[in-house]
Amino acid sequence: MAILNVTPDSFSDGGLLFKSSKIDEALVSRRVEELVADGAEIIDIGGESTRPGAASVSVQEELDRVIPVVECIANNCDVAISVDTSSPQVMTAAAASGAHLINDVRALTRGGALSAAAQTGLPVCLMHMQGTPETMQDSPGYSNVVTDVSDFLQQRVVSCLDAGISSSKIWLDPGFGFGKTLEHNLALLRHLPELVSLGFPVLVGFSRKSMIGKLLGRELPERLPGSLALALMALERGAKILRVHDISETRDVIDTFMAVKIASNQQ
Ligand code: YH5
Repeated sequence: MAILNVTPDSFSDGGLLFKSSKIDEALVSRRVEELVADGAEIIDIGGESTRPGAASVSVQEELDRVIPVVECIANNCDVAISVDTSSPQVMTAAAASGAHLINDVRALTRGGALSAAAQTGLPVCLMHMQGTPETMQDSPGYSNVVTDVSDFLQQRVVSCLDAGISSSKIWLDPGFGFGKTLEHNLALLRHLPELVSLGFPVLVGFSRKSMIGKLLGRELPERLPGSLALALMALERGAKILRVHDISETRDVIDTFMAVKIASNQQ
């Protein structure tokens, strides 16, 4: 899963996609085709910055950022489209514009989100977060991070099933960096098989995140090797989807992993 930020303040490529508040369709299509050629299978479009300390955006602003990009990709590119949103209005509009997956860092807890997501009939990715993006890194605490995250996600699964979302359309994500210390993140990765054993596809996102900065003392541009190491460890522990910035490098990790796995199945 390739990250495509459409926040104007984005540190990666967001601002580039906007030309005087209208999206540049040719530029978006070209960028997405490049991601697909590099090995992306899903494009994750996010219009709300959920980085630690980030301010919230209005629903209208999120709609204005996300929907034209979803429409553009749906009309011009042959790739699965995911929307990184917690807002029911954005879920509904994105589905109508051709999105294929709802990726919600708040696990459909916002008022109206559960029924809006169910109405779309799309698969959903439920992520764990402690607190809110404004304050989540202030003093994260758990009695047991692995069971707390797993229990929360299992409760959200029950809510989804009650709302009419089929179990075949549910993905889970422990939410690396969302209200977690480095130690919490490492414990979640070490114990990822426990989340995988719940029987849903598990998505992980740690690409370039500050857990790598803390672990290695690296700034953003120097976090690729750490990101790839974590990606491989997540694959080994059963993760099925990697949400990343660096597509071709991560594709090589996946292909290498799969080649060894297939070879070992044939012995
Ligand atoms: C995720 O893990 N993350 S947005 C800070 C960074 C780098 C990247 C300081 N949406 C996830 O990508 N959706 C985000 O460096 C997500 N899982 C799912 N499912 C934060 C982000 C980032 C933050």
